[in-house]
Amino acid sequence: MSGARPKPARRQDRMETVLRLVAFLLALAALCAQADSPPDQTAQPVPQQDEAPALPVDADIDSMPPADEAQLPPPPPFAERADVQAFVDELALQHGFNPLVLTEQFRQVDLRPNILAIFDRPSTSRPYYQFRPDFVNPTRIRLGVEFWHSHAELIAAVAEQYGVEPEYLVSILGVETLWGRNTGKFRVMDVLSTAAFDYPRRADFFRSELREFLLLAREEGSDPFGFRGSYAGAMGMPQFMPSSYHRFAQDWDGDGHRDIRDNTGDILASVANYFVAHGWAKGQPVLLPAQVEGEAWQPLAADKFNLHYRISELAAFGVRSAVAVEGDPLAVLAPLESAPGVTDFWLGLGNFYALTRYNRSTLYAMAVHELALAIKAAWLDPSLLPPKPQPVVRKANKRKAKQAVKRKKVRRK
Ligand SMILES: [Ca+2]
Repeated sequence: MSGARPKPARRQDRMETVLRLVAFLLALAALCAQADSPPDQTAQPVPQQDEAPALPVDADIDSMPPADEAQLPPPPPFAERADVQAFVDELALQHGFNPLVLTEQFRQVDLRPNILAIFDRPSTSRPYYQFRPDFVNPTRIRLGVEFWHSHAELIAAVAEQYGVEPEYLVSILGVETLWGRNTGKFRVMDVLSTAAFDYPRRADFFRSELREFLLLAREEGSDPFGFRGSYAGAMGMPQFMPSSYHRFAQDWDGDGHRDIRDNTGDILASVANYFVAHGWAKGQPVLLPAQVEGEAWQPLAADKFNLHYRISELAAFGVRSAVAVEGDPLAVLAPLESAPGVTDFWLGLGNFYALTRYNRSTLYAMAVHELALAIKAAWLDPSLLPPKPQPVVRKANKRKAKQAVKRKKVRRK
């Protein structure tokens, strides 16, 4: 039985040997394959998450926000700002404004940050001989007389009723806006809101003006966004700031509105009322020529906007009037450089002081005074009226005109 199966046993041994050989070869092949295979991708080192990527070489570092600023939430819209909302609450409490309506109006504000640069511009002080020609010149004298002729009855009536010389009403409107030609194009609500909340140096002043402006608009029954004015919020032909508009503007024609933009009666009466409220006295001189001696007067020149001394008291400073004076009025010394190196000395009386309440500048008040005198002289004597300037014809226009004439002649032929 057992002797009968040797062949199969041998065949099995050979088979096992072959299988082992195959297994060995397979294992060897696997080992070789492993040694040649590329490294596993997942085993690559990864950059650390908090490692900053390198900046491109042309990165604009200055324009990048600092890391902590970049993390801040965006600021609230203007109307929702805490300072604006505090102002809204104040107006609601003190003047009965509807806070929702006010907030909605502040949402419509278009902030004008560019005006702040104008406020910060250093003021340049020019000598009077350079300042004067901008305001006291043939064009303004002629336009002033034209304005006077156009509204002669109205000007006379307002001057009479308020007790103000008409030439000063006419003159100041010319100095301010060229009789309404330059009244300003800014929306007053925009510029006042910008200055009130984004100009800390004068925030108190502009918040007060904004309050007066909103009260004025409510009293007039007008949309605050309908008022236009200068970059500082001065309005109409007389350029009243809102507080002056609110306190001094007049309704001359009795239509229930104080319209200082288009209504000439309201405009003239408002200016006259402003003058009188600041001490204008009809028939009194504005300025007197003065004489000075020594150096004691110099401190007075620095304090030029107040009436501290009577003329008799100014003698102690070496200042006296060059002409006889009735009574002993209060006066302020006004030195003005009328030509390079030439200083004229004047005594400004109460009416001069009233002009400086309109604009706190000796140069300004002197220009209003001189323009008033020149307009009055030309109004009374038309021979003094400066001629209308001839329109300037440029050479190019002359050439074109000649060519047009030639073409016409050719067509006729
Ligand atoms: Ca009116």
